[in-house]
Amino acid sequence: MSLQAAPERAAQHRAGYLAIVGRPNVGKSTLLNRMVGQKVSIVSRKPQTTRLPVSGIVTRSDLQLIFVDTPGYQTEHRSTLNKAMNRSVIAAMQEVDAVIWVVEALTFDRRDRSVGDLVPLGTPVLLAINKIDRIRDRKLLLPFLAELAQIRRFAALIPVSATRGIQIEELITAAGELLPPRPALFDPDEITTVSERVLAAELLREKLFNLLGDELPYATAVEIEQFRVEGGLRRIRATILVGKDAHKGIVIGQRGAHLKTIATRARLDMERLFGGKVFLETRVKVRKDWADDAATLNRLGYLA
Ligand SMILES: Nc1nc2c(ncn2[C@@H]2O[C@H](COP(=O)(O)OP(=O)(O)OP(=O)(O)O)[C@@H](O)[C@H]2O)c(=O)[nH]1
Ligand SMILES: [Mg+2]
Repeated sequence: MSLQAAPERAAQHRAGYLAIVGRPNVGKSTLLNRMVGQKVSIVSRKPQTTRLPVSGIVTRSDLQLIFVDTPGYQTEHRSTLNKAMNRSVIAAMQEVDAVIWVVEALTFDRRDRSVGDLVPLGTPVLLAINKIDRIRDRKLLLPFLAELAQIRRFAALIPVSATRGIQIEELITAAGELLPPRPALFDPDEITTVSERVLAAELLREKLFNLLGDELPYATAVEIEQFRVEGGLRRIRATILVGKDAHKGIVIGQRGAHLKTIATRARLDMERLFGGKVFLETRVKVRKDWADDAATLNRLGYLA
């Protein structure tokens, strides 16, 4: 019996790519991290945190899902960077086997609708209704789901909470059903295809998003000048780009206190993710209009 069952199971292994899309701030990156079980994509309470597609790999005995977290799709965009972010969302959707469209429970507006309209015909869509932990009156969820079900054909609608970890395994199972029979594409230990160099820049950028005021994070970027592995130690030199002279002082803070906090928190996250000691050196540089400068954006990987 077992001799017969084994090849049959192997033939049923599913694997493939899924794009996680949605308007800014609905919790796409939090959801990816929750599914992967590690922070591979940065998160903040501010919209437009994610700037480039970030992959996260989830492996189960009979399943491998490669998720691609995308920037929140913007209906109003200003800079070359913003336009590149939107383009990357559209490109990601065209390259995947299925799409996970994330919306916020009880909130659906034309910004959400414009994301749904971008999904290529024929690509299956799973709707994840996130932040259900915020709903006080659970009775409101059913009519909301019924309304969403009218928008288009969905493979499934799954209410979840990324922060509380509610219905995450259900989402993974439903997502897996949309993938073709295929052997695993990555080693089961791998959780992302993003390089440590890019992850380092992203973790530093996350601290800028979390520790700077409301507008300043959008005016900053992080460039890794050096990433050297010396045995178990990673020696990283990073430059924080700001658009104006006045921003430089704010990022650095009094006697460098602010920059020190930012760098320390980023380093601790890097050490956790990389599993080794990190020596992180940071400096701040003014580069006017970097968000509209193609050469800088290219170097930062935003135009890839
Ligand atoms: N209450 C609650 N908050 C959540 C949940 N998921 C995410 N959040 C919060 O929503 C905010 C945005 O989360 P992100 O994961 O950065 O959202 P995103 O969709 O990736 O945002 P962009 O990359 O900017 O498009 C953060 O403050 C999260 O903590 C959830 O399930 N419940
Ligand atoms: Mg994000």
